Amino acid sequence: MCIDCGCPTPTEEHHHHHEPAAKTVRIEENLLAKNDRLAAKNRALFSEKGLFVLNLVSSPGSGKTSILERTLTDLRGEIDFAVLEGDQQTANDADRIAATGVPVKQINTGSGCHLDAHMVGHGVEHFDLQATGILMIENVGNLVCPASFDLGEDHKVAVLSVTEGEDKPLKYPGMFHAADLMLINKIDLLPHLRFDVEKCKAFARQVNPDIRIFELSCHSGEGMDQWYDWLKEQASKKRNS
Ligand SMILES: Nc1nc2c(ncn2[C@@H]2O[C@H](COP(=O)(O)OP(=O)(O)OP(=O)(O)O)[C@@H](O)[C@H]2O)c(=O)[nH]1
Ligand SMILES: [Mg+2]
Repeated sequence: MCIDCGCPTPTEEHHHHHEPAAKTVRIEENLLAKNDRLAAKNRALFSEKGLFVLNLVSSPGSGKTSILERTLTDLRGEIDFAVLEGDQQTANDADRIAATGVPVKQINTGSGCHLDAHMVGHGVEHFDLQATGILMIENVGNLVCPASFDLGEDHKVAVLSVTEGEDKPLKYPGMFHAADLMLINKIDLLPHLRFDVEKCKAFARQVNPDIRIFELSCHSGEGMDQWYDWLKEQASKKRNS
């Protein structure tokens, strides 16, 4: 277990000298069990409100906030959003979201490398959930730890930008296995790069055969429509369920 954040990284190699493995495993189980209980509570609240909830995960800088900015602006008047922003420090992303006019709450995790269900449970106290159709949670930029922490979301959405290399789904399989949707972002940059989109999709499907994949660029706007159609369809399903 990662001592800094409690996330279940394989650490036998670096803990077995000074800590019995059984103890490590027990702490990890307790921590995740507690998170799962709070996530279930969040999920029940979101269901009661008919609220569709996404947890955006990616490495730093893949474009999570940029995708949100464009989505919130383009779907203004069609869907009422609220946004929870997770970062170790700063309110930069919350400020960018606030500029779109959408209610937003920044959560700073300090040394923590992921959001957990407890933070999200308190974060949503700032919103009128009854008046909200979709809650977007932007997780801390990190392709490892956020995979293990259920926040009560409907789906994890993994954003992968084309500057990161097509092999990332194989190197960080936990995240791409946990996600139901992958957004391949920054496709406007493809002419300048050696990034094999088809290979990237095949790698993602290798770790998660059911993953849905959209290719888009929030700068050029290419591919955004299928993402919007999916959002609208999912939100309306959740509202009517
Ligand atoms: N060319 C291009 N650049 C993009 C695109 N989307 C985002 N960017 C740029 O990528 C950089 C990072 O974008 P952010 O939206 O801040 O990324 P993020 O995932 O929210 O980053 P963290 O919150 O720090 O993890 C910015 O300079 C964006 O302008 C895109 O579709 N095309
Ligand atoms: Mg961001």
